[in-house]
Amino acid sequence: MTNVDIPNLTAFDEAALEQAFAALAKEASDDAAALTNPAAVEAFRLQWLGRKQGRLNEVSARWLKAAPSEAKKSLGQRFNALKKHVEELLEAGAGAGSTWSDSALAAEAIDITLPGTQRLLGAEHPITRTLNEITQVFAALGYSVGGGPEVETDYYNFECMNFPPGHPARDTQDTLVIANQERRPLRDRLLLRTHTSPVQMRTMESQPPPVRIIIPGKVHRNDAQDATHSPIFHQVEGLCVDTNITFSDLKGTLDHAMKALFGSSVKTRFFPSFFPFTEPSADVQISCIFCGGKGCRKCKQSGWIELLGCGMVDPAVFAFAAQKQPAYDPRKISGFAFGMGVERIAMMKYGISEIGQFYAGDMRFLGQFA
Ligand code: 2NL
Repeated sequence: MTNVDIPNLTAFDEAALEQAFAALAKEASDDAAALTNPAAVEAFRLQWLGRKQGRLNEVSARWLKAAPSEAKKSLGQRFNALKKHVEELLEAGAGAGSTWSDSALAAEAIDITLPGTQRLLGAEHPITRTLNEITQVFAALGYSVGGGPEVETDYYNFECMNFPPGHPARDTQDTLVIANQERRPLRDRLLLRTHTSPVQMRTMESQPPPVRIIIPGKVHRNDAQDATHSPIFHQVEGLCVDTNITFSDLKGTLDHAMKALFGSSVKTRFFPSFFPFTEPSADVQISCIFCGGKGCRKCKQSGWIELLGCGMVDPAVFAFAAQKQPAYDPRKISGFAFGMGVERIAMMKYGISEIGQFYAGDMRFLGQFA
């Protein structure tokens, strides 16, 4: 705080002194009238009575010292009167019963009957939640949980999964590719993984059988968005490799998993299907969770809902793994694998009809899962 606002006094006659001190007294009164809280009262005290930079100190320094000796007595009396005036103003301000000390208290008061500030707790996104639920079912069976890159090579996404270069099976997974990769050999070109299978191949390359692994993750396909399709979605894939793994093991495992996810009264059935990386392959249907199998709009009156794909790992896939881990000799081991779309399962579980709701970030939708 500076007090350059105290001017030098040029005349020291009675009239000049009277005018100068009256102006200061009025200023102090006006300042005091505007005080509404204890912090302002303290600022007022410092501004007027502060030992080093207070205005009275400045008055004393500029006026009293510069005054001719005949004016000193009058000036001193006026100074003392002004000081007393300021002290009285301060006392009135700080004292009980004054109007602004009550309002100062009111301004500081807290109404403890008001509701507190509500801080919303975060919640798991329905996709994350479903993905974790599926993962948990298999983790409880002894599967380990893995992850890997979303930007993959053509080799890991396609070639080693038994989609040879130029093979029409590649057309079933319309792929988003990374630009400017044409100079590289096809197997090294980068793309956005269309399934999480590359992680399973990387796992087999890094460890000999037995393997039981579950891979949840984000996958990408060059598909147009509609009510049930999105170019980015999530998948959970599983792989089990050991000696003497059979289709019965596959059926038993998936039947258990569907009962764990949808309730113990759910039934499963397996339909012949095709995937390049499994032989034989099957689509798994569960009895309709809406009508219990009687037939309704959701299951198109069939009583069954198709939920995932699976099969026995194709020997050609094991042969690719065996290039790095000879123990994956398809004559010595066998295995099954399966894959399911997380969005599809979440939509069924929560009765969601638009896949876009998962990604829109609309709190009216997301808040329902909190
Ligand atoms: C589907 C079907 C499937 C697999 C994924 C797989 C992985 C390896 C070897 C063999 Cl390493 N197969 N994964 C197998 C069958 C089906 O996914 O409809 N997914 C949404």
